Amino acid sequence: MEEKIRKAYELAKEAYAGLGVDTDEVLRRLAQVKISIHCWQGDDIAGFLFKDQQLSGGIQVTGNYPGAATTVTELRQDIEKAVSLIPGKHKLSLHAIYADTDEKVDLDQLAPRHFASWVEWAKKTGMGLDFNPTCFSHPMAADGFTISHKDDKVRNFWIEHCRRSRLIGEYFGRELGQKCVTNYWFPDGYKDIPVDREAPRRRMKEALDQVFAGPIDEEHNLNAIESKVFGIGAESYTTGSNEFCLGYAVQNHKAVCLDAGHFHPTEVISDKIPTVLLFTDELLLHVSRPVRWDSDHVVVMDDELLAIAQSLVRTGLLDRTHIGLDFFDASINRIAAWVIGTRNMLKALLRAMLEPVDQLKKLENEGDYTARLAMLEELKCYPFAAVWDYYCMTQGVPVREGWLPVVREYEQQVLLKR
Ligand code: RNT
Ligand code: ZN
Repeated sequence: MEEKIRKAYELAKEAYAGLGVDTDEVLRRLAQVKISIHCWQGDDIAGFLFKDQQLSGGIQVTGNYPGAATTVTELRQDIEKAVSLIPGKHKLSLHAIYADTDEKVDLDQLAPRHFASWVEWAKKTGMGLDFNPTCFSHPMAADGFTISHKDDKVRNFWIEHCRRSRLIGEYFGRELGQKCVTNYWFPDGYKDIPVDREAPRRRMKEALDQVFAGPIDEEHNLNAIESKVFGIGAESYTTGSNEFCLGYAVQNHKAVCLDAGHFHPTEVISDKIPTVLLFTDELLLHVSRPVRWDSDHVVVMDDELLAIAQSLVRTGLLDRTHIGLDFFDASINRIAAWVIGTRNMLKALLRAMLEPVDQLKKLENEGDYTARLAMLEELKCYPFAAVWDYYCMTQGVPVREGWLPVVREYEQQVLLKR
């Protein structure tokens, strides 16, 4: 097997060299890319802070596949299993509800110490950490509004939670020596047609100003705000719309988070990436897959995933973009979901990196759209898979579907015994 993979790689290397693409160099670049893997695929966004709290905020996890993690130890064990099947070094994105503590703390009392064991774990495993305040699945979010709530008491609770989240993000970044990205997403919205479309947004704007007041540690933490077009139960109005988040980020030197599932069905983030980065320094992505009403299916190798990767690579935007994942499927093995989605993201980046970008841009600039289309189509059949297999092999992770029996075995030995 090993010899065959090597041989196939040599042939692929030659084919790409014919286009002026150095595959060895591409693999070195790919190995530098960190994906922020979302912890919440492992336990259906349950977290550890509040047992028996229903998921709210217009998002839903469907399915009852056995083996969901229910403790910090289990979740860590599952993540370690998943990353052992994914090439490269990556980050873990935590939500506030994943705090590891015996203290009885509410979201407006969280502090870095409640995440100390995660930092220890990250140091041990070599993973980076990202963070998210959890502005849902909580009694204070019961009527669909959080930080844009008309009641001062509710609003202040969420302002305090977000302010503390920023400090936890800064702590992660400082401790681990790699910048943390803290992402703020608010489910706030109306099920039915509002009269006043401005007031909640004005409240959200002022609330965010309070969250970001005081000294900001930009070296260790990047703050990003995530927009959404609608959620279940908030079909008519979302306070944190795209215009709101983009406007706030540009005016206040924050980043936006573009979630691939948060726009109208024919609207794609691949087109937004280079546009937003003309006006902001950095960008966070939530790579996801929308299917009808759902924004969070496991990422597959579809046209948009490739287009996202191409947008990042062709325009040289990888350095300013933080690639996070956001999907949750409880109808299949959760570790497999992580592995499939993350490997696909990396595979798409690889495909994009294997393009002869300069040559393609030259054709475009010369107005040779015939050759541009011809090349883009022929490139689809170039042997990127041989390069991917070789990459997995040299990174010490299973080649092709070789990871599946490992997950199956883990399911038998660990998941089904929970
Ligand atoms: C919801 C947003 C948000 C969440 C996670 C759990 O629509 O995409 O990012 O999925 O924070
Ligand atoms: Zn998201």
